Amino acid sequence: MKFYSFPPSPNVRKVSAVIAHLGIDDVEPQLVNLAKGEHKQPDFLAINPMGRLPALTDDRGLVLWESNAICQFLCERHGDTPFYPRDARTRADIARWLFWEASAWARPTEILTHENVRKPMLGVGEPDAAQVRQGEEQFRPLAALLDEHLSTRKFLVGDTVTLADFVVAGAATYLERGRFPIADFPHLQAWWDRLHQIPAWKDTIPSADLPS
Ligand SMILES: N[C@@H](CCC(=O)N[C@@H](CS)C(=O)NCC(=O)O)C(=O)O
Repeated sequence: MKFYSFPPSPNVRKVSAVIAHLGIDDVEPQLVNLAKGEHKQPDFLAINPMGRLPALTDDRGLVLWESNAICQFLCERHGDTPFYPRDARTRADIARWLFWEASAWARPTEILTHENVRKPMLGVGEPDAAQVRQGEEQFRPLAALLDEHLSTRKFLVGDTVTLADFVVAGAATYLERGRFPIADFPHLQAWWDRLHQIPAWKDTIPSADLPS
C-alpha cells in the first residue's frame, strides 16, 4: 500500500502513529511535499480531489482519503487488538471520538496549528492575532470537556490507549509549539504526558525541520 504523507502534518501523524503502534509493515510512505504545493498537482488530485493529506492506495483499487477513515481501515484490517477491540460498544465509543474530532476539535486545533506553527514553518506571514484569539476561544470549552472526561480514566475509552486517543491527540500534535491554552486543564495535560510514554506516539513526533 502507498501512504501519501507529509510528516509535519497532524493528520498524517495520526496514521503514522497507528502504523507504528500496530507494527504494520506493508505500507510504503510516499512524500507529497505540501511546502512545495505538490498536493495541488494533477497527479495527486487524481488520488484525492480534495488536495489534502493523507491518502492511502493499494494495487487492488483502494483509494482512501480522510485520516480517520484511513486509521479505522488499518485498524480493522489488523484485526481484534486492545487498540481497536472488536466489541461493538467499544468501537462505537471510539467512533464517537473520531466524529467529535472531525466535527469539533479539528477546528480550533487547526487554527492554532496554522497560525502558530505552519505560518512560521513555511514563512508565510505572522500569526493573525484575531485568528489566534478565535482559535483559543473555540479550544477552551472543548478542552474542558476532554479534561472532565479524563478526570476519571487514563485514556479516552477506559484505561488502555485506543485509536480514539491517537486521533484526538493527533489533531493536537502541536500542542506545545502551537501554544494551545491548556494551563487550566490538568487531566488533559496528564493524558498528554501519558501518551508520550507510548513508543509509537513519541517516535512519530514531527521534527522541527521541513522535509526537503
Ligand atoms: N479532514 C481531513 C483533513 C486533511 C487536511 O486538512 N490535511 C492537511 C494537512 S494536516 C492538508 O493537506 N492541508 C493542505 C491544504 O489544505 O491545502 C483529514 O482528516 O484527512
